[in-house]
Amino acid sequence: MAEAETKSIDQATIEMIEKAASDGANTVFDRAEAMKPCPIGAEGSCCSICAMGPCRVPLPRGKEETPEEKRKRRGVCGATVETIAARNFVRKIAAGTASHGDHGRVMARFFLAVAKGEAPGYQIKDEQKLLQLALELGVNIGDRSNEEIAVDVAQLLIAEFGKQEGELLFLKRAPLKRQELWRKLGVAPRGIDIEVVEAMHRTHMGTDQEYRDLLNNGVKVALADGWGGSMIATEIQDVIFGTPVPVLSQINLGVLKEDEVNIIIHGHEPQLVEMMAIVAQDHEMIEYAKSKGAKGINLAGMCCTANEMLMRHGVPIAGNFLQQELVIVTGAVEAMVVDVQCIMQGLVDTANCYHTKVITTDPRAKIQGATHMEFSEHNAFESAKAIITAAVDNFVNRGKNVRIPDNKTDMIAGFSHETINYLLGGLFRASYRPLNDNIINGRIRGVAGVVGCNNPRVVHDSGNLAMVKELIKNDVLVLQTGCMAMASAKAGLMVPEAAAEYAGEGLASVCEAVGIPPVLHLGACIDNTRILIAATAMVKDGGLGDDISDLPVAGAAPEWMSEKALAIGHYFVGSGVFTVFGVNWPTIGSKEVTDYLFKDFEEIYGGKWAFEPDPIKAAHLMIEHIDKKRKALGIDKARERVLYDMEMRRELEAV
Ligand code: XCC
Repeated sequence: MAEAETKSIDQATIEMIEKAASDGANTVFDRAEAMKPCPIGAEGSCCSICAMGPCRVPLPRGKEETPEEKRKRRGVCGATVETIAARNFVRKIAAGTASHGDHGRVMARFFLAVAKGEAPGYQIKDEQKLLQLALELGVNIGDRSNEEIAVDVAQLLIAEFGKQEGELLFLKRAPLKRQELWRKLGVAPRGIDIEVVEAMHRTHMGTDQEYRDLLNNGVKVALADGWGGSMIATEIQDVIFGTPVPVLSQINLGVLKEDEVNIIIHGHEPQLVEMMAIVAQDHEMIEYAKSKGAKGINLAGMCCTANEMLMRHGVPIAGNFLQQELVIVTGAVEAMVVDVQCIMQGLVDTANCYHTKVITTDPRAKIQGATHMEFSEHNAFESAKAIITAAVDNFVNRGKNVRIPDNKTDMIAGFSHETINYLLGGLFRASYRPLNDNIINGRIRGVAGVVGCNNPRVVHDSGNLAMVKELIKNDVLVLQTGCMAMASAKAGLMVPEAAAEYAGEGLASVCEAVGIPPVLHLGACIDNTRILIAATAMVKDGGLGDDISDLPVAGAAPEWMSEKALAIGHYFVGSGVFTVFGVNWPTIGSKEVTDYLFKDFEEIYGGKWAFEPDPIKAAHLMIEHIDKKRKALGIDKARERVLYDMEMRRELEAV
């Protein structure tokens, strides 16, 4: 096997890893090989939060530890290995929550600017969703204009970040039983900022040193992400840019165009790229590109910015997280335009081997060696135009060393909660009833969210693909976001025809009747909140218990790498979902901490964590959990009895 084939299962990626090697360009794959992970840090046993250390308290290798040895395994301050592992874990969750929260805050402020007419070029696209939000938040509608209503909604949402008392408003969206549990446990978050600040304080040297307390506080912070910062971001983006509906597009490096100016948009926040999509189609801009010898301007996405633009505009995706440097290696990219999160600093080094300009646009995320062209929503059109002009001007510098892989795959995205509700809802009204019915009758065994990043510590895309195929083969409907959604799309799982090829008979019959793929793309990482909302809608529709923890559902991130992924995982667990991660597990250095998360949490929250690096085994942990929930609901028999006679098929088709 060629070496590159041991690093990815994606052909375009393999081809570009090889090209990078022959061009002398350094990528994440080379660096991952040269830099082995620190084993002590990987298991959560390194404490670097004060200058008496860093203290290393690793598990003893190759022998059983005596209680006396365990007692002595402490940091200089006396912190136990449990405290150290739990503190490290909660700090990561706080960082993930802070990242999603800061995105949500920027969106909320942007929303206010749009509502006040201070962001020319942007309008409210989804009036329906605005009005629903206003009703939910108790904002007076009357005969006020959308803009007046939006000002009030925006101000309420901005206040969610600095709220000192009370609870986050969106907690009320959760099933009642869940809300009561959070209150009883004292983990219902106040403001988003305050929870992050408190977590940073608790994990400071010499503060909270009871690992269970730390981990439960971690739930509070994580809930401030899932039911707070992330959910606010998703809601506002839908209101301003439109709630996604199914859209056909393409994915992989083959979406680049040899004869056009290729611009990659990479990061997470969509306000700049929304404007870039408009400017790239501007007649004057296209004429300008032609004057430089290009036939047009081709925008393509990377990471979650890609998901945002795909979901709402069908802008093609060039690739997922581990492909960000490789897209430059094609030699065909004029500009890599980045905002925040998941942007490798290595991009600049890779770009130095080609003509690509790396352009940072956000005041919070500059990169040494990149060109900074700050985006302002107050003159968005001009900002976007300046950036695209810089890219067009760079077309003449494109060298001869260009190779664009042929690979590109069709995909359908745009499955917001509203769309699922509508599509599955049949002829008369939108609801989750048919989904619940098909779960109860066993055609659909359960629902799984498979989300998260890529990680060069595992073969690129392989964990996702193995897991997702195993799940759908076993009649589990899969919902995806982030870079894992892209992995499935590249492999052709996000088209309706995939149902007949890969799904079990029951799931395939439902997908065929409704005309959906067996694997649904719900958007960017912040859109994991759509999964929370979908799960809640399933509970509210009835027949599947009265809490999220009763549902036959499970979550996974087989190739995770970012702190945001841990925040997401922890809010799913705290919302009652069994969640399994691959790659490595960051508290493995402490048996107590790991057992608490993997076992005791289920008693407390009805959801728990698991770690299983083998994606097939992980899929079966999820299926076992789904079956356990089916049994508890008394619907396990229905599944055994499913026989597909003509009448049932007709009934299904009438859905
Ligand atoms: Fe991808 Fe969101 Fe992970 Fe970053 S974090 S690598 S999923 S782009 Ni969300």
